[in-house]
Amino acid sequence: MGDIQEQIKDIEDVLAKTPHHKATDHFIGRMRARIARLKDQQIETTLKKGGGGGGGYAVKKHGDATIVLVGPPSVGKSTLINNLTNAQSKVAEYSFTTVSVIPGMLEYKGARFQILDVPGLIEGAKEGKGKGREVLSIVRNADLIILMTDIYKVDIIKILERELYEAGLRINKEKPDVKVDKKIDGGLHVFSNIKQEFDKETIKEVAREIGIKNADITIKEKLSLERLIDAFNKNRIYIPALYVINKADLARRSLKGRTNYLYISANKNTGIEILKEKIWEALNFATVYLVEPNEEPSFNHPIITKKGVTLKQLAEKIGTNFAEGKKKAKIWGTGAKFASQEVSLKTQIQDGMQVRFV
Ligand SMILES: Nc1nc2c(ncn2[C@@H]2O[C@H](COP(=O)(O)OP(=O)(O)OP(=O)(O)O)[C@@H](O)[C@H]2O)c(=O)[nH]1
Ligand SMILES: [Mg+2]
Repeated sequence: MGDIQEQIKDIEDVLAKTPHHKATDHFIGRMRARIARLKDQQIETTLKKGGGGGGGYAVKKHGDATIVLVGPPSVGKSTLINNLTNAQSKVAEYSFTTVSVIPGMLEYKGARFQILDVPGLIEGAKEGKGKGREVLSIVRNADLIILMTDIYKVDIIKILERELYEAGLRINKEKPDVKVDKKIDGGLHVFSNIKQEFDKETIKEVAREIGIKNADITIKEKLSLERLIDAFNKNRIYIPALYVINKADLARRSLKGRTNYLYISANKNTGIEILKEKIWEALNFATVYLVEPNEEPSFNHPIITKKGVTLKQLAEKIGTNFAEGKKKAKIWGTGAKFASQEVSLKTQIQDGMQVRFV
């Protein structure tokens, strides 16, 4: 590990001395990609050391989605899981009270969310500080991160974000819209209908550096060099996150922060219902209400699904004679322009929509 760290440092030193202009673009791209590759080797070591194997860290996924509580020690992660679920995770004033993974199940609107309470995450996690490696390998397998701190340590969020970033996690970001179609030979071909900041040769240099030698590369968004490197990297994980600030009950002044921070008090039970709703939204869950052929619209037959699913996919999922052979649907409520609107099965469902297949 030390070795890799030194190599990275050496390249960074060279880069710091390299002037930025057209002629050095390729070189800079290649060097940044090389750093990314070296960091990737570190991530792989981290995963090998942190994944599986005893200590309560190999957790099976249960329920409709898995959520992990990530934050520094003593901010109230265990208090929160005890509030949200049936779990009984130990709570205490001192740091590193939680030393293994404690699962709990939250039922909300008919969906079942597995929540994982893990040891506190501190700077240097990927080098194994605290239970960093183990925590990071759990985080990589989650469907949603709750990034949590308390009102005294709001600045720590930035450090945690960096730790997660360095571990290959990309929070609240879409996967780069880049298709890499690998070939056996023929070299690299780059297609982009959007003008990029760097030329095609730089893109190829970066790809080669990461080990892609023969491929058609199709780019459909304007990329930063960082995102270009990410696009070629298998180890990147794109995962949604919610930002939660706990112990709001102890604040002396009214709390102001970034609008995407949710202030709660896990042990005074404030903000918890909003948090559950935010979890539901962040995971893209939706409830659709089926309306029987001869029934008035009602909320009697709820079905849990994901946003963006079409009525056709929903029909396939239900698989009963409800929808079989039906070509259209009538909808009410969310998404309907008016009651009993007739729509095609290509229509995407929305949270709260009532549907009768006709
Ligand atoms: N005032 C107040 N105290 C809280 C709140 N939530 C948790 N605490 C207290 O904060 C301390 C730490 O809580 P824990 O739930 O053990 O924190 P943790 O994040 O799980 O800590 P580690 O397991 O050590 O990482 C305990 O003394 C809790 O009683 C809250 O909303 N308000
Ligand atoms: Mg704890």
